[in-house]
Amino acid sequence: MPKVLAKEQVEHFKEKGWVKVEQAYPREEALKVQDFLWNELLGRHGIKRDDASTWTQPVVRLGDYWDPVTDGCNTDRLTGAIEDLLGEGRWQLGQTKHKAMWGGFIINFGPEVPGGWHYDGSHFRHYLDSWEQGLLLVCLFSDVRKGGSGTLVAEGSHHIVAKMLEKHPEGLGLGEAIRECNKHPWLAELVKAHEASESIAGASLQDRKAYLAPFMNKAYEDPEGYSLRVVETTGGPGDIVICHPFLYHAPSDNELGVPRFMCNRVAPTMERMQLNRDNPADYSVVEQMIRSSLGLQDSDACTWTRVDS
Ligand SMILES: O=C(O)CCC(=O)C(=O)O
Ligand SMILES: [Fe+2]
Repeated sequence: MPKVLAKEQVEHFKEKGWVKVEQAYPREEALKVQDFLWNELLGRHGIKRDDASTWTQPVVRLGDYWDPVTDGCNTDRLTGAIEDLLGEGRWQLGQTKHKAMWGGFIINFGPEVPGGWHYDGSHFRHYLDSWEQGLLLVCLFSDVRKGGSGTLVAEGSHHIVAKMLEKHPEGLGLGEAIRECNKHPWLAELVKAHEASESIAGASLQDRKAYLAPFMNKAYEDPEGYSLRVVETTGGPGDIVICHPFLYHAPSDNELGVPRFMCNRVAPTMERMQLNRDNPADYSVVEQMIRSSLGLQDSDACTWTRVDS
């Protein structure tokens, strides 16, 4: 039984590969972290909170922190939501309440934010049962309204990555994995349309964003039985968007001029994902999803095994 997520939220995650959890940590704790980050921006980059003329970079990355300022964000609700998807006791930082790692922090001042479609994990070799990412946590420390640089997610794309990794038991580096996935017809179109939008000389923000409309307004039905669609995520301080570790996503331009504070955090598991458990009830939601991308029912054995290089 999930502890924090409602049944509908688990179903949403299973179907689409992402789910929003409101107030995973309290708004006021998130705003304390935002204050801390403004201070860091000032000290490291000379960026002033009360002087927009210093907000000259579209995006500033502050990296990872092990700082007590995030302690109030290490809530039981956050751990519960993550463990509802990864399995109880299986998230490495689930019980760490002091100086847990929070990062990498990304602050968008906009308007044009560089970066395209990808899934995460440049720090490890990718296998179907990799433990290093666990989940992608998009954690918010400011109000992110529509048009305010919310992360774009490609619903359903976790199936594409899982099916590609199934074919590569020897594992792949992230760059190669992304090149393979981008051969999928829908992703190929999306990536091509994004690149074309970047190269329109003198384009307005609206022109640049126009490429997204066909991918947002209409789902693509993959012949393998799943749907693909782009969605812009939004939320407020304390909210998180939890994504499947294989979910494609992209940054979006900031039309509102309100700086967006988020961190893009990993949730590594204690052990590799286990795709063959004796008791099917022991599969985590993420494990079930990877198995289901391969077309396996709960009682089916999974014949995939990684080939360590
Ligand atoms: O800025 C965002 O919303 C996403 C950033 C991202 O995907 C990344 O840095 O890997
Ligand atoms: Fe990313």
